[in-house]
Amino acid sequence: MLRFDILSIFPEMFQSPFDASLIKKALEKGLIEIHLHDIRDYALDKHHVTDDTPYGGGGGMVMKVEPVERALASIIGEKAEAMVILMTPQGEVFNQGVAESLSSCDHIVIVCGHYEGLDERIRQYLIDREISIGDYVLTGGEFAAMVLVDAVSRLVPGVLGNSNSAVFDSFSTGLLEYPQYTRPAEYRGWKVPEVLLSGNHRQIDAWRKKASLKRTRSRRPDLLTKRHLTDDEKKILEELEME
Ligand code: 6GU
Repeated sequence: MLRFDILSIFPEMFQSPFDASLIKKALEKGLIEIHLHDIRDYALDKHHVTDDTPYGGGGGMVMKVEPVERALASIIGEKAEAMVILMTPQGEVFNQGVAESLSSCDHIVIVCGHYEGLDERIRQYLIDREISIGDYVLTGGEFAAMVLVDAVSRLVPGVLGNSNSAVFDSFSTGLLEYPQYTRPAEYRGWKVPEVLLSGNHRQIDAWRKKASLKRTRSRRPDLLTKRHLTDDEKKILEELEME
């Protein structure tokens, strides 16, 4: 069982995304747990203020340290087992490898950054790992947290229907997936490649391998340079160069 605790000033943003599809099923099956916390509930003052102006001046608001510290203390107490992650565009860039490394955790606590910045002491004293979901700026860490929860949860055994399906994903294999087709074999003159209808599984596997390499080469050549290629794959790539 993998437990997520999410700290946010907009916890209601998470309700409907987690109430659908495979995440909903995973929650119902007890494979994962997601607990939402409103950081404002942990603010000390009567107006539940979670931000303040920066020391030294300048524009923008800064997320205060006390509400975040108090929320974390109430969730994890003195326990050191939880992985505490801050969602921030300054973090390490999330990818399938990071998702895999997090899927072996028992307890992940996610702090959603907000405002123009946050008090540096949150980073310094309270956070284990900082994660960004890519090189663009979001209004806050909430959507990024949803991406992380989704990508990590589907790696938890039992969450995907077919237990094989995560193993063959794009990025897990280091290659993009080959094109897929289903019935009808022809629609408005748009045809499914003949070989897939042949029933010859050796030829189908060869076609898929080549299609996967071809797609990766044209769309994501960076993945090919990162990956250890088998002799078979090198040969197929040489053939593709000739075509
Ligand atoms: Cl984690 N937060 C924000 N605000 N923007 C982002 C991000 C996170 N990851 C990419 N852009």
